[in-house]
Amino acid sequence: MKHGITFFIGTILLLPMVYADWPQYEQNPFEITMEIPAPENQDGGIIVADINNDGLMDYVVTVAGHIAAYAHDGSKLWIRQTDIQIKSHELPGNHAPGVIAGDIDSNGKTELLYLTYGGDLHVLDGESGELLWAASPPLPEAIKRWDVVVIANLRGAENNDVILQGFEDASLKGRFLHAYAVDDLRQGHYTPLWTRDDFLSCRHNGVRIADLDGTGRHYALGGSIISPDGEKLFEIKLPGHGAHLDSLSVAKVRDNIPGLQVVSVEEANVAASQGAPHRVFLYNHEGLIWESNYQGWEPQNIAVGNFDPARQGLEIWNRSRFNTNQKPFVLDAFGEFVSQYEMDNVAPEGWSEGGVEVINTIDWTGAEKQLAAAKERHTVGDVCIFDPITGEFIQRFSVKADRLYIADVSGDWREEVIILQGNSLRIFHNPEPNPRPNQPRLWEKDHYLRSKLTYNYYSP
Ligand SMILES: [Ca+2]
Ligand SMILES: [Ca+2]
Ligand SMILES: [Ca+2]
Ligand SMILES: [Ca+2]
Repeated sequence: MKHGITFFIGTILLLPMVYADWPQYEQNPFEITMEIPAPENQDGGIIVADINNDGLMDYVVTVAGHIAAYAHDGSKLWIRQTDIQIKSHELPGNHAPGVIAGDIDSNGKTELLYLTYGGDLHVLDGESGELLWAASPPLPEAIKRWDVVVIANLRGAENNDVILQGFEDASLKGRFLHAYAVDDLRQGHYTPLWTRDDFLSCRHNGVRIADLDGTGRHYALGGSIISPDGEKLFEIKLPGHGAHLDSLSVAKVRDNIPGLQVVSVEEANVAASQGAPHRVFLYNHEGLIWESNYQGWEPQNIAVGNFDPARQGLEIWNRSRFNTNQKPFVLDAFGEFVSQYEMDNVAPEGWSEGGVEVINTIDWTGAEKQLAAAKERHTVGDVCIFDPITGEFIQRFSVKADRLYIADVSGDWREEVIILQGNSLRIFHNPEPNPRPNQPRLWEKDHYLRSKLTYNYYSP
């Protein structure tokens, strides 16, 4: 009995030490000045991953012609000059990093993968930035190069497969998906695991992936859901005439439905006054769960999170299309209306009348209630944290943000606000005490990790 109690106390005392393994930055913000040009237009973005294999999250930033890698402590790992494909007007889209990290050969070391304008797949050693190998997978006739590469687990071995996506044009979007075993690509064996030429992608962002049913294997996600074996299991029916999907998120929206669900939103391309629906969809690999058409307003961008812990499941915040004075609306996990407000009434003085963009769900306070982080729309401007249910601005960061990325990189499990400002990374953490310090790290959720590697402006 005595032994049991000692062991029990010992276990409890050990827990905070596990979380202390990731140091909190003393400076707030912590700043890294990088030896790369400032971003041009909307090309390139940020990812974090442990690329030097020391257990701490590092920073990878892409701008035209450059990939920069900086370690967790801000020291430079390497900078590679290369013709990385980060074309914002096609895919991978605005603010997309165009680079992805993972241990693709199960040797315990992280690799970085990206595509070039020349049509090649490059594989770098994460720690040194050296080219390990390259491949030139063949193209479907309709496309000029591959535009998106996603590391996935399709066959049951962690991260040992990739999905390539090609962008045809704005109406047909990224309908081509070719899946490969990494080993085949490395050896120049260009026999895909499967291919599709009928994938319904979001217009503005690339294919996402998630393990929807807990088997460990990934489904390819867009308006279509493609099984790990390449079968199309479900597809949203759009009316044609330029209707498309603008934003997509994957989460456990409904806690009474097994697995994860996908949320996506429709732009009808026909005025709502003409009766065209602008819908929000919730679905999974087994079919449509619900669709909602709130006042015929176009949802445009979404953030999905537990914004109201008193309500079952997750809530869905919709930005609305309005070019000035946005009118965000919130739906619950069942597609029912929760709240709606006007941005001009909630934004602080001097905030852009264009509203917000790059809207991320964020675990900022550590409380069960999640918040949203976003930047000023259509301007290199400030960043805010707001309550999605009421629109109340909780925090404003006076910055000149070119890019905004939300991820857990330091301290406890909560997320930091990571801003690219010119050639400088600025990492803000919440100095307030964490009310729930012993939650598991968000990175332990596979869908969190995959989302943070495949996001862009439209679908953070
Ligand atoms: Ca590291
Ligand atoms: Ca590796
Ligand atoms: Ca809720
Ligand atoms: Ca953190």
